[in-house]
Amino acid sequence: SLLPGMLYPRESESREVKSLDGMWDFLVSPSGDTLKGYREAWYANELSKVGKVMQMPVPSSYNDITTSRELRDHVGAVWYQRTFFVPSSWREQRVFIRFGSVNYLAQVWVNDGLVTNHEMGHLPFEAEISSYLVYGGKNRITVAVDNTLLQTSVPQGKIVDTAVDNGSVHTQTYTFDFFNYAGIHRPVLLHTKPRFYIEDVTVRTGLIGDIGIITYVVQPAGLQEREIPMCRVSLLDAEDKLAIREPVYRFSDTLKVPYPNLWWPRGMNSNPGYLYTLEVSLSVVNDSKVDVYRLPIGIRTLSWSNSSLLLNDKPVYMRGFGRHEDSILRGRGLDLVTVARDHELLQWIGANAYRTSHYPYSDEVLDVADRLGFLIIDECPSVDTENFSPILLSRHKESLSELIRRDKNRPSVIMWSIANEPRTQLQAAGEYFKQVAHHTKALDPTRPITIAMARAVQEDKAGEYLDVISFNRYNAWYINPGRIDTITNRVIAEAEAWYRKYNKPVLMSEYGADTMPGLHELPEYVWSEEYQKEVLSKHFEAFDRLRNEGFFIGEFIWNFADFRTAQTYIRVGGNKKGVFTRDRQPKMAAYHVRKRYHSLQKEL
Ligand code: GCB
Repeated sequence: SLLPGMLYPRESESREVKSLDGMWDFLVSPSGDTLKGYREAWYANELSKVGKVMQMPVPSSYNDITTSRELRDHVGAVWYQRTFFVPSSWREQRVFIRFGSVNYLAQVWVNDGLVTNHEMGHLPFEAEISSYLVYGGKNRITVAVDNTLLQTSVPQGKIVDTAVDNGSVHTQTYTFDFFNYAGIHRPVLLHTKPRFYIEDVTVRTGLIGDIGIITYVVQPAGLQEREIPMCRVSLLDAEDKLAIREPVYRFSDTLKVPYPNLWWPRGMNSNPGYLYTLEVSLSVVNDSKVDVYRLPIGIRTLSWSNSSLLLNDKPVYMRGFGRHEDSILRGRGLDLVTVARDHELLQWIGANAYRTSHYPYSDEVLDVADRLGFLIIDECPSVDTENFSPILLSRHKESLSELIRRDKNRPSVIMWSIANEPRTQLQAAGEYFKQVAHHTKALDPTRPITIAMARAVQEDKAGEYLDVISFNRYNAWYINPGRIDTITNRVIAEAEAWYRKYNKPVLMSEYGADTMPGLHELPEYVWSEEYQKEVLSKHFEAFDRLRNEGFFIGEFIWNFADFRTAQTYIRVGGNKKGVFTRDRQPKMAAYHVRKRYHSLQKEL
């Protein structure tokens, strides 16, 4: 990949991190004149002199904070601004600004200078801002965020004009159901690196007999001509003790770890999620400065065949959920309380896996997954892909380049999902996904790739380019609502049909039923808690039979928790297919799922 590294900012003896999270000044560009702020160069002013600002928390979506319907449904640009101080001592360093995610389009000014822009939510970006800063003084940062989704963005959307009582307004439409939350969704960090620094580290791991193998590459940056860089790489165990005989002094090499503590997923080992630390130091001859970066890594193998996925040479069976980054008031903004609670519930219910539907989750979420031993199907932000065009293809590829650059070293990530429910019945889908798949494989041949499919098996044109077939299907909900007696055979038949067509491992990536907590009906009736329980049960019967056939590798309920959607008459307060409510309390079905997931765990 030609993209520069995107190592998560971590403090060390050579690096400082300063958070810019908190309340920012916030001003909405009038809808209908989304370019106003750019035309009038709002970044060159204090926003409070331009208009009536409010205080907006960062990180958070802005949509659900206020009581304004206009802001909730705003289409176009909003502006964020704050000031910060930079110590004089940072003059000796390089200073970077890093955004974990801004949805969708971001432009960033520091003082009066445009320092970067980025298109696409849910993926980090950073820029060096050393030359824009006032050292030992006050600085201003301004961010313009535009949530508009077009046919050429990832994901796609459309802007339509809606006639309203006093004229007409731009309305954002999209075919996916989750609400298009917008704003500065993840932490904003200032961080320093020395003049020459570790730009990237890439790690691959394996196992030969009792010896763990770690192949690494360190990418230095900022070196001057004729400088001779030196690199020192060491491996520490979870107790911070040296785990190899001695440090290695090469930019790329292979480390051998005798009798390693392997990284295991939950349920396959009593100590899942074991992490080592790869400690990398970079220096140059005749200079006393050193840059130090510590990367958590897990030692594991990952392989796959036409019928199974193997971790450390053992077949894995995944039992989990499709999820969303979604919570009350915060929208898609990172909220560590919700992150912690979600992983508590995932452990309580006995899950060992989840898919980051329908976009990459935050670094902070994946850190927890690495540490607790969850298996992650890591999805790029492409949903409902249609109207395949060259520009869309290049953005789609970019989303995978950025995703893999960020997550390539994570032991928890065991599969790339290159799309959710694309229109794979269309002729153009074949060539399009051939190219996306090829691109993904070229960047990372060590992980299998999948698509969460929604079209019928017979008409699919994309499966041949994948390693694993995932399918979403709403039997007894969108298909045959009310008929739980149709589920088991249909699920079995479809899984078999995918396997027969492609001869690849198959998993069910979505199934479920909307459920209003507290609504009870006997016999079960759509939307009741009883109905959800029965729908899940009938799927469990299908899965148990499929598991004996030897190609079925996982079951993922849609969804872990209720989440917000765009407004439509099929949703009550949002999508209610959660096994947990939006405020993370169990529905009746959760106890049932818990029994199954724990008993599957014992079996393995
Ligand atoms: C799907 C989509 C998911 C929706 C779900 C539903 O197929 O992949 O994003 O939320 O259906 O509940 O309609």
